[in-house]
Amino acid sequence: MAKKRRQQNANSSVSFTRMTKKRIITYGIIAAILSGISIAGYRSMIPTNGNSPVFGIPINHFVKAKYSDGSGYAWVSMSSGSVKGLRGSGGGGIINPSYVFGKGSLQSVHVINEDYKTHSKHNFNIDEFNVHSKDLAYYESQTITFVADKAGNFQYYCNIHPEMKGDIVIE
Ligand SMILES: [Cu+2]
Repeated sequence: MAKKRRQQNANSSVSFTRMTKKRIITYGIIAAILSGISIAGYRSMIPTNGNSPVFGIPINHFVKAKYSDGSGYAWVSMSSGSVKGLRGSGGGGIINPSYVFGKGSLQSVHVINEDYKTHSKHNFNIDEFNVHSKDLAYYESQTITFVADKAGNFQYYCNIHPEMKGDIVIE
C-alpha cells in the first residue's frame, strides 16, 4: 500500500517537472517575442531625422503606390473623410495628394505598394527629412516616422517613377 502511494507520488512529480519545463520554455518564447516586439517598437519611435525615440503620437498618413491607365504611376491617398494635414477634397483616392504639416509635428507615413497592374517596385522619399523607404515590392509596406522640424515647401517622390510626386508644406 505504502509502496503504491510512493509510486504515485513519483509519477506525479515527474509530470510536474515536465509541466514546469514546458512552462519555462513557453514563457521563455513569449518573453523573447515580447522583447523583440518592444525593440522593434522602440526603433520605430526613432524618427528618420533624429537619433532618439520620440514619445509622441504621430499623425498617420496612408498612401499607396498604384498604376492606372488614366493617371499612370501615382501615389494615392488612402484617407477617407477629413484627415488633418491633407489638403484636398477629403475623400479617399486623391492622386499625388498635397500635405500641410505643422512645424515640429511628428508624422508617420504608411506606404504600401498596391501596383497590381505592373507589379513594379516603388519607394517613398522626402530628402530633407531623411525619409527613404526601401524599394517596396508588390504588396510590401513600410511605415516611416519623421519630425516636421523645418518650415518650407518640400516634395515627396518615388525615384523609380519621377511622376510619382507631391507637395509637402510645413508651416
Ligand atoms: Cu514608383
